[in-house]
Amino acid sequence: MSATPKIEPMGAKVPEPRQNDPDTLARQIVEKMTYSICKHPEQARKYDWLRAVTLVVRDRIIDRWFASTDRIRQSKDKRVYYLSMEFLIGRLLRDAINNLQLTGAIREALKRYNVELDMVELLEPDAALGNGGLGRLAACFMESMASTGVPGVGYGIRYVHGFFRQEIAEGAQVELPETWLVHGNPWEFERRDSTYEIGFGGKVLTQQEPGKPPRHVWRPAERVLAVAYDTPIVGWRGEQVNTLRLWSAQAVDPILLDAFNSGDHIGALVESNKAEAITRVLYPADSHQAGQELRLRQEYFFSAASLQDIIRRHLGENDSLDNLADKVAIQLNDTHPAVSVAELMRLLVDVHGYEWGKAWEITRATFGYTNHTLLPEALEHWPINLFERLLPRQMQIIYQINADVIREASQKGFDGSQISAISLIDEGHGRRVRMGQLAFVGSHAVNGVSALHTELMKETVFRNLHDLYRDRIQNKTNGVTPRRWLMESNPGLTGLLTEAIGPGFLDDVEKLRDADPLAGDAGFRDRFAAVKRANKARLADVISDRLAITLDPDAIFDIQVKRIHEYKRQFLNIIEAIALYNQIRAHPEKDWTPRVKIFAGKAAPSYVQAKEIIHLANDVARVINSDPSVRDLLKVVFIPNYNVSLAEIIMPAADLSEQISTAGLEASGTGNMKFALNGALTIGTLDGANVEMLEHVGEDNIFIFGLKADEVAQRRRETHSGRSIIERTPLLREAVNAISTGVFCPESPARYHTLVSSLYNNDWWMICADFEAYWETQRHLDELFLRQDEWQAKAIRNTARMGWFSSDRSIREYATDIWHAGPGKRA
Ligand code: NBG
Repeated sequence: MSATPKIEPMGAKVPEPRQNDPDTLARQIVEKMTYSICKHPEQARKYDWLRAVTLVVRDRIIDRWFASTDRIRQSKDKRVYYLSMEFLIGRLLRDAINNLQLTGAIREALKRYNVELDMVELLEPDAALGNGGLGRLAACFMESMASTGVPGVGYGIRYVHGFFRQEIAEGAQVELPETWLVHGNPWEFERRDSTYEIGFGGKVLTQQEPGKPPRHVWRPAERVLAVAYDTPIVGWRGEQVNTLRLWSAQAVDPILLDAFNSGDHIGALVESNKAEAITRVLYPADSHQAGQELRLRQEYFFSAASLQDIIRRHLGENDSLDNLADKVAIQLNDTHPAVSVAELMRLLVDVHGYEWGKAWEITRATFGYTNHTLLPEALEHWPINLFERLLPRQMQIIYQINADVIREASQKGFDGSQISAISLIDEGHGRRVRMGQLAFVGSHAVNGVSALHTELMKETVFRNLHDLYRDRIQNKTNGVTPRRWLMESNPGLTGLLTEAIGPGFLDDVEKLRDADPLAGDAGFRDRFAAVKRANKARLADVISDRLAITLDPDAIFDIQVKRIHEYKRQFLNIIEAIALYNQIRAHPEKDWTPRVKIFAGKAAPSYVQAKEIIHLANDVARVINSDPSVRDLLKVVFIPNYNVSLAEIIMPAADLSEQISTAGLEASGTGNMKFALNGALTIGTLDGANVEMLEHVGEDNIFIFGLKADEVAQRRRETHSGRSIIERTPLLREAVNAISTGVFCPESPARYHTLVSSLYNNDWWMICADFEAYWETQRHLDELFLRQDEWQAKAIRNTARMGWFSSDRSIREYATDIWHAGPGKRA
């Protein structure tokens, strides 16, 4: 047999073989239009241009992707695997073009055909494979890993239907299916050669040979295929391209021919439908666990596929799994992939023959776990009988891990109640497996996502585990990528800053500090304000197009966009709007500062109260906006279908950012960071990352109000009622009365009965308790806005001091303290 000739991939050795001048790009775009899309350029439609540009950009990415993959393989560096059920990526074209620094040249190239790049970019569907903060953080982290040179691979699920589309019909949320893949997805590459079998159900056989520990063999009853789809993630300046690998489920047998031939045409497809259902749709709930079997199947499916892939790659480059933890770091993004701990143990012990203790050592050294919420309803736990039926061997392993942990705790003198708090099995609620405990004990590092959240983790959910493993919990405050959230979404501000302080901040966003002294420069303040005004005018255009509401760009744009949740307190914001509405009408003589209150966000389809809050926002908007007596001094807008692309328009257009969660409940927040980076002032509670934002921007430049986390806990111990506060606070009482007497819904006056009575009887979210402080702070902001010099100076200081909240900083901290990987860390 003759030796296989070595074939060099085009471009692998030459990182920049392609010319990036507009002539070359224009020629290549037409070439793609002709030979890949098979359209004559004169007949090309808008979508054809999108596709042609994407393909031209993609070719450049592929060259760099090969080069990065080669470099990582040859260097034998430790790889980081980020396991996440969600990646809320949004559009990719602008990000890729920006990071490859092709924006000007492509714009120029397209102009030759009378095509606008901005128009083309808007046609791309959002990849909405996530619910909110947790999924968007994963997307920022992927981009930052590529930008800071961490060899990172993301593993997740290729949902056919991402996060639902939201429409508002007569004020209420309606959910519609999302179909991002219908026109194909030019960013993904199907990898049939990376297909794995994933088992479910069945039984465990135990083989006992004399003198040896028993061997367990899992014989699943059901098998499903996991097929890989890879998407390139381009880092800043295109220096590194990492991979996001998403798994799609397929049946082993696409059709049962026996059944089909005997006439059972539906039955013939049952198995393939059941298999494909696993990756069909994203669960649309953040911070709430549904407890359904399909969800557990999703979690195990993508965890098991990712681990097989990681092990196969490792064994391709190493002799054994002994050094797995030296070469591999796996980060569990929340508990969704926590079953990986049991699955890796199974692979090490049952398949690769490791002794239990050694396997446990490798497992713990490999995993890290990030917690993203303290909300009890979000902490995942699975009924034992479901878990056992679906994953019988993993259940046995969890019992054994639990026995080890409990033994360790007893040896250290833990008492019965401490041990039951630590236990991986919750005996109190019909016996359940606690995924948080599993993730915790199976990881060498456990982190929270802001300083406050991390401290609260130690005091609350993981108090006893923290006592048992004192060094395990650490903090890694979240961050956001400045490429998407400043450079791409706010080119006006990026241009102004580049002129004023030079381009250094593009590579190191902490250099934004150099803009700090410009807060004192009247000329700069004017230009900064002009950029903001243009961004507000752009948002006003979008709102006018979509909702036919006209806004004045000189009013305060006061914005709250995020998931709708009681703890995030959109309700408090709406009540304040109503109180303001009442006051404007009662005191027309006063000098009111014109204000626009903007809301956007989705509610989980089964979350009744959250949907009522959306309905209320829309009802209130309808009444206020059509009341001539407010003389346009107040407008309320609810923009439907909040998503990443809409956020890119909203963040740069805010004067005021609402971060008003009940203290102690928002783990971090990341929207808060995007707003402030773009020069919005924050009104917020001392919660999540707001606490650290206060430290960085300084107390004169952020507006903090309300109860602190310990005060909330204290008050909850004392009373749950809001009644006495409502009764003694006229502004609040009138606003609440207006809601309960049907002022905003005369067609159905009792609509908000439950919402309102909860304020009286159980002010769990501290809406009444915090109302007055919130109102006062808002009026103070009204006055400040009239002193534009002062306001703009504060806004500039926000932008200048937010560099620390870059996800590049977060990733460097993870790389140094948890993964021991990344540049300078040769394993
Ligand atoms: C969310 C928190 C946010 C936090 C993001 C990212 C979940 C379960 N948690 O406060 O609510 O910013 O995670 O860490 O979605």
